[in-house]
Amino acid sequence: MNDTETAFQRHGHVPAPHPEARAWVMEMADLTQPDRIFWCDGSEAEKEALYAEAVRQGVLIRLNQEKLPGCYYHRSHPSDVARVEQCTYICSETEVEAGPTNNWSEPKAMRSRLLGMAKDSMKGRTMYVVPYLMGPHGSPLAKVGIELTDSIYVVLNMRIMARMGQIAWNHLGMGTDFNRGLHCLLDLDPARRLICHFPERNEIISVGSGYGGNALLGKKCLALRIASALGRKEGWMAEHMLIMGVESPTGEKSFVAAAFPSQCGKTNFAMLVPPEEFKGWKVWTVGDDIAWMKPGPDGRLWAINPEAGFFGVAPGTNAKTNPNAMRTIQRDTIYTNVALKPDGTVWWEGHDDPPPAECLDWQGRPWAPDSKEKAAHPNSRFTAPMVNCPNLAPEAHDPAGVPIDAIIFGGRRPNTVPLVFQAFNWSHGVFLGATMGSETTAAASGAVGQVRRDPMAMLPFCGYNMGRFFRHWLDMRKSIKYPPRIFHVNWFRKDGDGRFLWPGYGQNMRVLQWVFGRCRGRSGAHETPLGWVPRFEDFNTEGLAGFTRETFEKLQAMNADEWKREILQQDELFMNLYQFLPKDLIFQRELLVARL
Ligand code: SAT
Ligand code: MN
Repeated sequence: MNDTETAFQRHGHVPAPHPEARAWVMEMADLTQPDRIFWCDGSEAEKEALYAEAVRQGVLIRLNQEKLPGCYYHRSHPSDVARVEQCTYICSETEVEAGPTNNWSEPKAMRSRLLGMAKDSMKGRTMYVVPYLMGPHGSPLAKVGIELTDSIYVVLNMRIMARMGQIAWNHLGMGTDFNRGLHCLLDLDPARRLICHFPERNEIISVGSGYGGNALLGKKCLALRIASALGRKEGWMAEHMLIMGVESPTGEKSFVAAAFPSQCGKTNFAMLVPPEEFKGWKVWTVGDDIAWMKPGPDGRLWAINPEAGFFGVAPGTNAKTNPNAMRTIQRDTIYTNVALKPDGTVWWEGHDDPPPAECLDWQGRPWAPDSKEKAAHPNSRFTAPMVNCPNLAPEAHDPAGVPIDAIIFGGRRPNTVPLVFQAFNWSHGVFLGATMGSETTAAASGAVGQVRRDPMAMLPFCGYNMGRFFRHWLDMRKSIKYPPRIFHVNWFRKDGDGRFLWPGYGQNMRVLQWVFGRCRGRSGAHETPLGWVPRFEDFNTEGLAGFTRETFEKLQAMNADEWKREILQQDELFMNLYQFLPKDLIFQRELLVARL
């Protein structure tokens, strides 16, 4: 037994029984030299102790427990508020394997550089051992990860976002298939920030950031980057998709998976509340960010949500845009980088409450309604357990997952792209996903509001060569006897005066209803160069005040000049990937040009 081990034993925690995991933890502890090792068991008692410790350290502020029971508040370092794609690396054996859209670094050299940075970095600190399970216990799709971190904030977030503690050891048993994740805060210097993935080793090392997708290693790092690479090898798919159920008044249920880039309303869509006119229709939330999908023995595509919580964007969330989220975040929630009110509650731009007369902004500075800057950071977040969600689908806990009838791709596009259309077939659908574009948002650092290609919303999250990722999508068709129908949506189209043409939010139920009908061969459509589109009479506009046939035509309009420009823009990505691009996609492009 070495010194570190003795130190943690003095604190009375029971070490993991798993010999391989234990050996790796001890190896990392010898490297990072923490004063103390804390093995998380995921219990309620442990949760209380961790929150108390985080408050004592000033990492968290306890919010008003009468108004927001179990809720806490965190401010991250002002330079550490979003994912940083320029510091994110795929360290596969070869550069080709990472592909032209990822940063690549030679794994051996990068690994020793990272371990060098991690050396002694936990001196005087605690190393938390966070075993976690992605997916329902017992699911053949679920995966175990172990994150070692010196951030108590990360531990408490992981506790919400994943099934954490003993449950992970139970799932792992004596198996050796688990992801190794090492996370060190260092001094949060952006110049020493690196988020590195080693797909062949099933390993992640992240240093220099405490924020969201950079630090909660179960989320983007494991559940998307590493998992996408594993999925390609093992015949399944890890996708940046929400999962939701739609139930008709007669009790028919369909499940839908949808990919939109970060901050394009996945959480709002996943938790949608149908408008009043939709009596008897129900929407069920399964997940709001990630889907793991595998063909089932019945020939359909089955999906699980590997997460157990929501890491949602706070600004713009209110009782109108997302009433279910508002209910979800009233308790047991961690708020990050929002504004703090004097009564110990929180506020953000687009909150139901009017701007507070005074509060502290996300950096802790006094803020008043006449302040020039925003009170909450545009990428401020809530971390909330999914069990709080009033319309959580019971199937969210089902190890088998849910069968997917429709896949929806979408982006934030002020022009060019219609509200909704349907792909002719699977290959065409893959083409629609592969050519997706969206305006950039505050979820990643960098300029906001420029259209960039974001294939399947996976550009920042694909753990291998994007061209091969498209090939994998096309190949999956062979193992899915009853493939989901594929659709494309755009809630964000504007008129000449810059006003949104579509009300969005709950009204997106109308699009969902058309999709639901298409999956059952009921909704009508007509064929256009882009795909199948609803005619005005195919689309339910009942009760949608002031929405005319003319508005609908504008929303659905296909402008040939805009589409020529669009195809040229798509070419940029295609050129970049050219040598890896499946022929089918080039063929789909030719077909589109010919149809236009
Ligand atoms: O910070 S995260 O990467 O977890 C959120 C997002 O960008 O979708
Ligand atoms: Mn996301």
